[in-house]
Amino acid sequence: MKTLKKLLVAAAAALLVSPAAQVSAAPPAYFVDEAKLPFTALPGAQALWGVHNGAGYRIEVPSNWNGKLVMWAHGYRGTGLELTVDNHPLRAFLVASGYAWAASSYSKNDYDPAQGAKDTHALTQRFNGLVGKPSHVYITGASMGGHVTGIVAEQWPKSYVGAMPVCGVLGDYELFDFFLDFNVAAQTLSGVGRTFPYGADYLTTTVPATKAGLGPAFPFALNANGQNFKNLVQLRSGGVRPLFEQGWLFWNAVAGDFLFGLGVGNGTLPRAPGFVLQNSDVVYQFDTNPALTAAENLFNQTVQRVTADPQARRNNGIANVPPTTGDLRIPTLTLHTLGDLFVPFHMEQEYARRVAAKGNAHNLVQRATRDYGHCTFTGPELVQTFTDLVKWVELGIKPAGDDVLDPAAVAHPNFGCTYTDKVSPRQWNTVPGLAFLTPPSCPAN
Ligand SMILES: [Ca+2]
Repeated sequence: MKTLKKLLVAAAAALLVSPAAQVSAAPPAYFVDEAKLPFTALPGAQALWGVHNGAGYRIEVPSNWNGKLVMWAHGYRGTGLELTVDNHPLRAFLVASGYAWAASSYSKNDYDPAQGAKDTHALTQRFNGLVGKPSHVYITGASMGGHVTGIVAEQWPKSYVGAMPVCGVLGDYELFDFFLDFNVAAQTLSGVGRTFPYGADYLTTTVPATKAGLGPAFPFALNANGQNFKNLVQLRSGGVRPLFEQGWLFWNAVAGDFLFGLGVGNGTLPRAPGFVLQNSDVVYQFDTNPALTAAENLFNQTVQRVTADPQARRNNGIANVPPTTGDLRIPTLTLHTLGDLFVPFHMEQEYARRVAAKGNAHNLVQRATRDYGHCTFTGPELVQTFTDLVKWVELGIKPAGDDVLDPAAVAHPNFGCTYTDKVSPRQWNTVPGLAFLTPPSCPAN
């Protein structure tokens, strides 16, 4: 568990830390270590690799290629300078089924989904010259790569037949707003009252005092303010739902101060001109009744409010950090774990609202799975999702999904059971110390 904790804390520390001094400094010197690009093709397939427009890439083409290409968009890699490329997580299935796949390292790191979208699309075009023009191209990706997938699907609908964003940052800036919600709410409710942006001693001094103010043993034993905080976090991250309890304990106990660590940045993103965070428009709740109790009123009056720079969140095509607009013209099937508090389930709800507002709800099907992790899908879950997307695109058989916008459906104890793989072992089955996070079982199929 130490390794997992270390990884999470490193990711947290790296995220959203963009000192203002960097703005005037020279652009980061990103590089690809070409010695790390070669990989061994699966039996009967051909492996290609190289550098295109400053981004490393890998391509794998089975000898019995079915003419179809599946692009892979990777997630956030931190702010380091080395650019690295993934194999597609469904590589074995794809190659065995005749699909080629291709993945780009992107030519930049940091939270820059615009660059990821441009480099991924450039690789799609490069594939034509290297291998041949595919009959169908699918765009798939995870986490920040889900944001990339959303951008690619909306920007170039004529080049892609279907999209599969998983655990995706489909609500773009709303994710960073959630990190703000978590941290300013904890400050206010704990009585520590330190205001954003936080000092250098945030994680060492402020956070321990904050947790002490929320109960005798945060996150396990909470006082009344701590319980209000937990409720607020649930409501801001997707609403009352199964797996929130396990997610709360995983992300606040097993992962240490991960969510507090996401509050240490200064509220800027690499391509956004200005401060991007906003909660000035939020009415916070401790319960599902829209009426405000005295405690909710007091909290709304006292919690720190910040407003984004209007330029920072302006839609400027793929020039800045592009929002997903809901202008979705191709079949898109998503997957998201219910207890994820790094990229929470409300990302799916935000995107569903945007897509519906643009009259494109018929192009979006969303599915929930029962896990507390971030992108912790099983192989069978990913294969099922991809297979159902292909059936939709190529056979016109629209897949069923979950109604992510119906709070009663989402709150049902069995929500997420339909598309959860109930056979493969999960982390709570394999790591004895995490057995306490075992969620309630689903009804047998
Ligand atoms: Ca209320």
